[in-house]
Amino acid sequence: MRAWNPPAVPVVPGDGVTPLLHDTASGQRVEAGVDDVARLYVCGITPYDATHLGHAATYLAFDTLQRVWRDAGRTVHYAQNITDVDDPLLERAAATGVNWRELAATEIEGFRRDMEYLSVLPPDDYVAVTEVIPQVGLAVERMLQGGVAYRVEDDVYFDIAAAQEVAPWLLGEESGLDRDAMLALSAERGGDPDRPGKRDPLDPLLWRAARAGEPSWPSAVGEGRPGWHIECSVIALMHLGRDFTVQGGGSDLIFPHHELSAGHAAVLSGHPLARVYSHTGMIAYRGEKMSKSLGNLVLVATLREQGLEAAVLRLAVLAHHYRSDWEWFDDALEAAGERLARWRAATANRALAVGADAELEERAVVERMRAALRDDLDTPSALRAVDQWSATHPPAATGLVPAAVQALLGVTL
Ligand code: 5CA
Ligand code: ZN
Repeated sequence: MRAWNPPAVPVVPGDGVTPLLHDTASGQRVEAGVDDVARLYVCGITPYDATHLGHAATYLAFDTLQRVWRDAGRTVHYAQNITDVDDPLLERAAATGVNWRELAATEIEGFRRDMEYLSVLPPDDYVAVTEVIPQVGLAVERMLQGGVAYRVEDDVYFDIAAAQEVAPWLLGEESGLDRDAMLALSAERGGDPDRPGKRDPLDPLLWRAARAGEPSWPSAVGEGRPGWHIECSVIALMHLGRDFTVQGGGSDLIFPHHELSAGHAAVLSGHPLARVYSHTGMIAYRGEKMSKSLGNLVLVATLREQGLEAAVLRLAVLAHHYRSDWEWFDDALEAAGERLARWRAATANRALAVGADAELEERAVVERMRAALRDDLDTPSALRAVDQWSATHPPAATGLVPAAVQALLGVTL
């Protein structure tokens, strides 16, 4: 699918940094992206409703990662999926009397507009599950032939126990959860632990056979549609290959989605899916996780239509560490707007600056920003480095700080 137009990213003089990212699986910080090409997969939207600030915060976190990599001279290969066939989308389409394809197309277009507005760097491969149905069918067929999948009626399930013989690290490695916690989350997040006939209640659906009134496609394993986790495994392996640099998404995806998509990829490729599993915190609003199903949403489109400058929204989000859970309050925009105004005032004064001192000061500020971002993408500290510059330093003479703010934080001063 077409993604969206990229923002301009200036090249900033000096040495960029390789980020130390927190890895969910090991609980350690890992130097992520030491090779020339950094390969990133981030789970994309299920397009049945508009982009809210929770989504925006997650995509801004991985946008920061991409910007840090580029600043360090890495080539980034970024893939993202679109879950354009899944139960919540079909349910919403049925409830509102809209054709599911039209609903998906409308929301994907809205997402593109929101991402472009936010100056988020687009993925190189933006792939909808409806574009890879035959490939998913072939992957599921291989799993059946390899004895790591089985049928319940015409549906196909992943056999976790059999898969663990092939990839012993498979379950529990990423989430670190015990079985009871896994069972509870599986029921909550799209699984069907109570379905009779499954070998293990945790076994996830790989292929859902055609049902009356539901979309379906022919495939190597019969007429039907893909399960959720296998979609991301296949798209990631197709476009990035095995053992890629970072698999990312919100922390609500750690289990079952990421653990099992990594599990599927492990049996398909014989290797771990990614080197680092990176997860963002959840944004709450009015006391609860912002979610389409609860309806407690602040939409990016609403703010855009109110004429809010996207840089203000970026600063409001980047003021929080990507891994923390935090609550959105409407006055966050005011504080971010004031911060942006202070930075712009300092930039506008640069004509008054004097020579070498100012340049040295600016270099030091950029080094502080880079050091903060190397430290598990610590954007709050990077923002404070620019605050200090705008408050106490001689005004910029070379434009180095504004260039770094644009390249690393996506904010044009
Ligand atoms: N299509 C699947 C992934 S394959 C999906 O989870 N779609 S989604 O539209 O529900 O979410 C898109 C991304 O936004 C996911 O990475 C999810 O973890 C993240 N996300 C959803 N709600 C929030 C929230 N309240 N705060 C932060 N991130 C969120
Ligand atoms: Zn996914």
